Amino acid sequence: MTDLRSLRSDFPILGREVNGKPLVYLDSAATTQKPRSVLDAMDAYYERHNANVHRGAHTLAGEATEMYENARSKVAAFIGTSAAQVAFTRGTTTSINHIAYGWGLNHLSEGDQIVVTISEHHANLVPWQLITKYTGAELVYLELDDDFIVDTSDIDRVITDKVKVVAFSGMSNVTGAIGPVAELSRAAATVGAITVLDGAQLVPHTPVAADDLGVDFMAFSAHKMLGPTGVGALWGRPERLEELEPTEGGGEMINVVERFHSTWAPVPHKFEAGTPPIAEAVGFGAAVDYLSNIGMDRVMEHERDVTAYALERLSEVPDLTIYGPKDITKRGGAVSFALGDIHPHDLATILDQDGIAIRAGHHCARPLMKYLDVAATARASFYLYNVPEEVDALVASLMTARKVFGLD
Ligand code: 7TS
Repeated sequence: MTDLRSLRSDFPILGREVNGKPLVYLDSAATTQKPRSVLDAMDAYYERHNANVHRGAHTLAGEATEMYENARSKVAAFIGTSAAQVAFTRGTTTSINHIAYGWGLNHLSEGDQIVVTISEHHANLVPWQLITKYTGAELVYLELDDDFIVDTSDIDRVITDKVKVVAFSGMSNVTGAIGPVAELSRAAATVGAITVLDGAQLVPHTPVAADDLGVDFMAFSAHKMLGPTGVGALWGRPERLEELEPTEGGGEMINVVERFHSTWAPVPHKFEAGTPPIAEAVGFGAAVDYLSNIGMDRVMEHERDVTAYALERLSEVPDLTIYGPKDITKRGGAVSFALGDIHPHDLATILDQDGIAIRAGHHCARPLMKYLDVAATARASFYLYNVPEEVDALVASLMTARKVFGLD
């Protein structure tokens, strides 16, 4: 097993106790913990350089602008693209809303279709539902195969020339399944539809070269990849970013403002209305530095090892059902499960007594819960700082829960 154990000391929070037990943090799909270097970068920004960006000629304003733009370059390099193709947003949700409104409202009308998958997070569903209300376009769903992977066997029947948008996630936050990015991009390109990739779980966990994915737009969040909350990115092909209308107006995003009309600042600034999350962007830059220093190949390999170990150990727990692919090459480190008829919230509460943080609920994927015919699942999710002993602690605690709820 790849051993990234030594980096645990970079994460101050991993040293704390919960309910008298060492914290076992298995909720990184919701948000990840932050290394000292990210916290320090944000502190240094506030302590030495704080000013608003892109305005004012004073020294601090220049330094803040340089730090903010430098962070953009780092995030762009991390996904193998140019800084001009990365707009900072509040996160994945905001990025997808920019695309749905900025592109959808201007290109969709009655008779058009938007294809999504049944495993989408609400962030990649609800904005499209709103757009159908405004434009008359309709939503069409792709479903899953027996291994919880998006079923592409019938895509040429689903993706016809009525389809103008294909929106899908690169990795499910519930099942962990990796999305069929290449197949869906190819099918969309054949009918001239645009592709929108929800990269919230893909970008933090695998090496990603945005320009080579074959998609038109991609969204991701800093807080799921060691960075702070409140910032994320919208990536697009240059020609798509040009045709994407801004959906928020205000300062910073304009070129000329007249009484009755305005013109926009160049891409990507036309998407960044108002004072942006400056310290957060700096923290995002420090987070991608941290990940790049380790190498995303190693991050992915480590997570695969820990997840494979978890799938093996969880299979020893009687009455436990896993909702996700068994093939480790087809999935990431989000592992959803049920234990007998114990309610996931009760399970999470018992585990918390042992210092173990998992998530229980619908994971903002209600259509998927209905499709799986469950009200909720329990979910353990792994990242680069998790170690096999934490999987052992999870399994031991699940065995205790079996006793508490009379399954033994
Ligand atoms: N898409 C996916 C696949 C996600 O996992 C999430 C957040 C989002 C979009 C939204 O990201 P945000 O940063 O804009 O909120 N997923 C989760 C989760 O699984 N538990 O809490 C948040």
